[in-house]
Amino acid sequence: MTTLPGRGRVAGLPVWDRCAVMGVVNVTPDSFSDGGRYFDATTAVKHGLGLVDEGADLVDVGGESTRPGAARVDAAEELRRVVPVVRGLVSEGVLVSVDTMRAEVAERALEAGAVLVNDVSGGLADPGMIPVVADAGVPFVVMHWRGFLQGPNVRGVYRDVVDEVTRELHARVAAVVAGGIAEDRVILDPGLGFSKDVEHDLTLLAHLERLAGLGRPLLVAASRKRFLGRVLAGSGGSPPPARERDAATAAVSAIAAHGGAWAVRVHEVRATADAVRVARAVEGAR
Ligand code: PMM
Repeated sequence: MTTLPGRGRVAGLPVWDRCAVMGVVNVTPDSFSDGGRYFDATTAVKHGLGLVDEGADLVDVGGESTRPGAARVDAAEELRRVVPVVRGLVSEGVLVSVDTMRAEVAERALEAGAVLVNDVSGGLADPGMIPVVADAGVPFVVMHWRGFLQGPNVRGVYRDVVDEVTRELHARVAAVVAGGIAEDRVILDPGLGFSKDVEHDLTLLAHLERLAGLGRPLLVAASRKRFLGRVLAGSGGSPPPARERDAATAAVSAIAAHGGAWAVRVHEVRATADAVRVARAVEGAR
């Protein structure tokens, strides 16, 4: 079986023979899709272990909501939320990724055993981030980002969204590599919903192969996002709440896996674990 572009391998992480599944644990009171549910460390660790039982290959732990308009938490509070959960999951043998824009949080999470840093700003929000990741020699998720969001679609003006996201990610890869992060540890993410509207998200999903052309593995994080609500609402209807978007999320997982994504990041793991296995079986029959 040939490796799909976009699948590739990430130095420092295991090799899966299919699209990997990253389960999400948001230790926040206010995340867009699951805020408030796993706010204490014990509940959050239990939830993460449950995601692994359901088929997550990695668990992404975050302590700050990135939803449009969310107030930033301070570093001390973010550390208080994230570090015990990382430590608890690592002690159970889970591969943990830390979802943070702060170098200090990344550093402390890595000390607690995290193996991957997922920064929605791709190293732009905190100048200390790239040196920390470079020194630790761990993989780094670089998401397409156009700055802090004050409204749902700030700075979301594109002439050709695929072309511009591809070019901007290319520039970020060059920047993080210049900052000392090994290129074979870089993972790219189109940043669905970040300064993008429904059409932008769908167009990016329809052209994953163009992003894969950058030569780095792709992470696709569509889970429960606004564009799925809009698709499910149809014209004129009202979108279902975030927690009723899991079947649609699993559909995107199958599409992304079939399109060559290295991993998908999801809140509800079970259906996506099935979806990526079906995609793998279809790939195997090519
Ligand atoms: N989206 C959210 C949080 N973290 N990380 C990456 N790499 N890509 C994303 O698109 C992304 C992310 C927001 O979703 P959530 O708060 O509902 O989990």
